[in-house]
Amino acid sequence: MTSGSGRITDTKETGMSETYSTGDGFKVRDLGMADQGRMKIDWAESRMPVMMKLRAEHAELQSLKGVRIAGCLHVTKETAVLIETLKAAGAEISWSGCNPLSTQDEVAAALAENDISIYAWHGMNVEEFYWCIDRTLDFKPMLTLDDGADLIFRVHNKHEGLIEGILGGTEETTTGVHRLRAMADDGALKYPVIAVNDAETKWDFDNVFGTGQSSIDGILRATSVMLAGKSFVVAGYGHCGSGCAMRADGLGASVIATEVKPTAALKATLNGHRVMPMDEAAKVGDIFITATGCADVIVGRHFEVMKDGAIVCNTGHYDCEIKIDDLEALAVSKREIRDNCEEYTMADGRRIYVLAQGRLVNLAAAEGHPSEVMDMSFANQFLSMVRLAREGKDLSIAVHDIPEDQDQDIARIKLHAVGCDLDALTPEQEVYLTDYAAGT
Ligand code: RBV
Repeated sequence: MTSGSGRITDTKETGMSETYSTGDGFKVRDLGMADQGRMKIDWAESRMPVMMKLRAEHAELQSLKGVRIAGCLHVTKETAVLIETLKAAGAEISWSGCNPLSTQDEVAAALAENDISIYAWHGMNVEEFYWCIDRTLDFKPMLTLDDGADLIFRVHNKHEGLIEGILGGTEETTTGVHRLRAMADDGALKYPVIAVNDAETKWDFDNVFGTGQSSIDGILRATSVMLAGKSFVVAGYGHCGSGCAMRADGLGASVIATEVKPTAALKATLNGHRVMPMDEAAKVGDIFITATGCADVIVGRHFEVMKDGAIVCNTGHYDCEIKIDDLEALAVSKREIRDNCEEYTMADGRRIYVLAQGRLVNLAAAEGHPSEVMDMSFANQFLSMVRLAREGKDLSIAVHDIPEDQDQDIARIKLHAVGCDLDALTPEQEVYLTDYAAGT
C-alpha cells in the first residue's frame, strides 16, 4: 500500500497550505515519521502484557480471519498495539482517529508503513474528521469499533446500506455508551453493541487511574505550573473526575468538586474535598477541569468572575463542556502563549488560559492514558471483537455488557504479569459462602 505514495499539498478552508502523505488506503501527516512511531509502539508493547499474550494466542487461532473491522479511536501508541493485535488475529482493518487533536502523527505513519489502512492526522477540522470516517467505511466493515460513537452514528445516519452486513460493534467510553443506550431506548440502534466501557477492568482502572494521571500530565505539559497549594476545581465527581481529584490532591492541591448528583458530591466530601456550585468555585479556583460528559459546565458568567491567571481545561470526551465561544466574546485579545495553552485577556486585564482548545487535555496535550492501563481496556476491545465475529448474528440488538469471566480473566493475566499471586477459596469456604443458615 505504501508503494506509490506521495506527498501532496492540500489547501484547507483555512487557506493554509498543509502537507500530507497519502496513498492507496491511507492519509497521514508524514510517512517520514514512521520509524519514530514504531519505537513508540515498541515501547507500548513492552508495557502491555495482556495484549501481547492475546496476540500470541489469536495469531495462532486466526480468530478474526477475513473479518473487516472499521475503527474510530484515538490514534495513539496503545491503539496501535490494539490494531496490530487485531491484524495478527487475521482481521482486515481500516481506522480513523476519534478526536481532531488526539492523533499521534508518528504512530499513524508507522501504521500506514505497516500496510494498515489509516486516515488520521493531528489538527484536522471537523469536515476532514468525517471524511476520514467515511473512508474507513469504503471497505464495507463487518464490525465497528468506536470511542464516542461517531462511527456507528455515521453508519446509522449516512450509510444505512452497510448495516445489513454488520455483525456488531463495540464502544470504548462513557459518553459513547450513553449515546448508544439512548439510541437503543429509542429503537434507533440497528445492530448489537458491546459496552467495553462498562467492564470493571475498564472503568475502574482506565477511567479512574488513567484519566487521573494523563489529565494531570496534560495540564503539566501545557503549563508547567506547580499544583501544590493551588485550588483545583473538578467539575463532575464520577470515575474520571474522582481520578483527577485523587491525583491533584496527591500533588498538594486543594480540591473542590462541583456536582449535580448528591451521592457523588457526598463521596467527594468524604474524600476530603470541598463541594460547592460552579458559580462559587469559579471565584476561587486556580485550575479547572471538566469531567462531566455534559455540555455548558463552564460558561460566560463563570469566566466573568475567575481570578487572573485561572487555567481551564476539559477531560470529557467532547469539547462542549467549556463554552469557549463565551470566552471569545468576553476577551479583548488572545494569543497562544505555549503549546496547547491559549491566553485570553479580558477587558479588565485578567488573563484566563484555556488548554487544548477545550478538547480532551490528556490526549491533546499529553499522550493519553498510560500503556499499562490501556492494556486492560484494549484487551476488552479485542475479546469483544472476537465475540462479535463469532456470535454477533445471534446477539439481540441492544447494548450488551462484557461477561464477568472476561473481566476476571483479564485481571488475572494482568496480576500475573506484575508478579502478584492470589489466594483460592478452600472447599469449606466455598460452602460457607453459599450457606445462608450459618450465623452467630
Ligand atoms: N483513551 N485511550 C488512550 N492512550 O490510547 N487514552 C485514553 C490511549 C481512551 C479511554 O479509554 C477513554 O475512555 C477514551 O479515550 C475517551 O475518549
